[in-house]
Amino acid sequence: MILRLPWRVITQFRRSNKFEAIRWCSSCEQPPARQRRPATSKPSQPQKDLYLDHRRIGQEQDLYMINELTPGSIFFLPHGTRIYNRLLEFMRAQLRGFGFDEVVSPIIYRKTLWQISGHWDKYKDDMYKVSDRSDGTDVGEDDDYGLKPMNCPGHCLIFDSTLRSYNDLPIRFADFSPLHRNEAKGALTGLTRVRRFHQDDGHIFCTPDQVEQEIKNSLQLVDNVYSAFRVPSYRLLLSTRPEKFIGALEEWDKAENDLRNVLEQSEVPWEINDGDGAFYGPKIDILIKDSNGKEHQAATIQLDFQLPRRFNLKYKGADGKDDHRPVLIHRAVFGSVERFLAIVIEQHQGRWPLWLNPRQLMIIPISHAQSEFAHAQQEIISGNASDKKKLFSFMAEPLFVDVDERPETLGHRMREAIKKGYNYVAVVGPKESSKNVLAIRNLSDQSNKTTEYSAAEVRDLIIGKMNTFE
Ligand code: SSA
Ligand code: ZN
Repeated sequence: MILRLPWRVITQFRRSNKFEAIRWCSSCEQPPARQRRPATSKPSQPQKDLYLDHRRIGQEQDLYMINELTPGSIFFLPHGTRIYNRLLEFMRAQLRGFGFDEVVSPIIYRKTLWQISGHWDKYKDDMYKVSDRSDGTDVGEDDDYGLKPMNCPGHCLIFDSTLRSYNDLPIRFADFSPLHRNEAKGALTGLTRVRRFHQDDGHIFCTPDQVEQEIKNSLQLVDNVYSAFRVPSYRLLLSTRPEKFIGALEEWDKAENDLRNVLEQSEVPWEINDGDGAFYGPKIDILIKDSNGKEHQAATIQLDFQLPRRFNLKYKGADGKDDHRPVLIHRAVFGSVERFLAIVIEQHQGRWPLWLNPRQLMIIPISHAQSEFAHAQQEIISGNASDKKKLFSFMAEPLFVDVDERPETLGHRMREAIKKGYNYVAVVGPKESSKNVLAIRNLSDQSNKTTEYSAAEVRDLIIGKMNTFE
């Protein structure tokens, strides 16, 4: 159903400029009163009294907005989208290394699917319903649909679409689909608890013998990713059978024991979180402590014997029989891109490491005479060649380079670039343009030193540094 607002309401919003004013929805906790920001561009350990919440930083850096017309759903603005896409590019590279195949799956499914999966019975309150066109053309059809809160049932349909053999397993599907959960309005908070979000989701279909290795790999992947993001510490919780559950008690005991065994072998400390498992299986939840000491549930690894049975999933075993039941492991490493981004924003306090920064280099021409030269350098460094008659190469790593040619003093433009969090600034004057170089200053280096590079060298320098994730 399309929500049609009377035009009067829309124009009232416009007149009162409410579209601007309600970037923070009324149910969100308001960002804290403005606090002084650290003056340097160096990422530093934030002191408690200067700590900025991700909502404040998100607003100051124009990363995202929320509108009351769709509470709990994020609009990523252009600079926020740059970071969002970097997170996905990064994760896709890791997933390829761990043998995942990405799929793109539907968002709405008939009620029947949710009845098979058990969501209709145990998870209905968290789901949005969608109606089909009720004009009688599909007589007898099940025309109640649900917007997906999880990808797993869809992945079970893919698994079940063809005959699988033990040789094919493990099959690992990755999916970055949007998910919707009808979270209580009062619980919505910035990017950490939202109604529409994107997990870096993965479902592994494997034989019972492969479970242990797959869970170990998942823990390894979590560790690799959290090290790249310099997550200061995380802890593991074994969440056991909840009140609302599907399946037999002995299956739950086995699944909980399997997870416990892997945890006992791992070197990371873990604890039990009684009764907090998913309705279909126990899970290892991974909690990250942010720089302010607050914990967030990010990654999760869940062991599930139920959905494979409910969807009657089978594979052909080495014995030639085709009635073997696969085991399903659900796992997400960021958890959701939204929640992980909130943690990363707060961790860096808005001072982005080069590889994540949506503002990597600012070129400042001293006068209008260097404008053309500045833009030519921008094109080379950013990888966005200007010849529109040619195809743009998808292999070219896009770098985020801006030119500030406003008629402001050099000092003013330099200060603004520092404030906005650029990693590098290049001032170009007559000397640089005649030598065909840029005088590059690294803003995290306090010495104010500049070094001359050609545009191609700057591009190589930035790409080289990005690959170190520093
Ligand atoms: N089906 C499994 C994954 O295959 C699943 O959905 N697990 S889950 O319900 O535990 O969600 C996984 C992760 O998504 C959580 O650990 C959390 O990081 C993130 N997440 C869950 N709900 C929200 C929400 N409302 N807002 C933001 N992130 C969320
Ligand atoms: Zn799942």
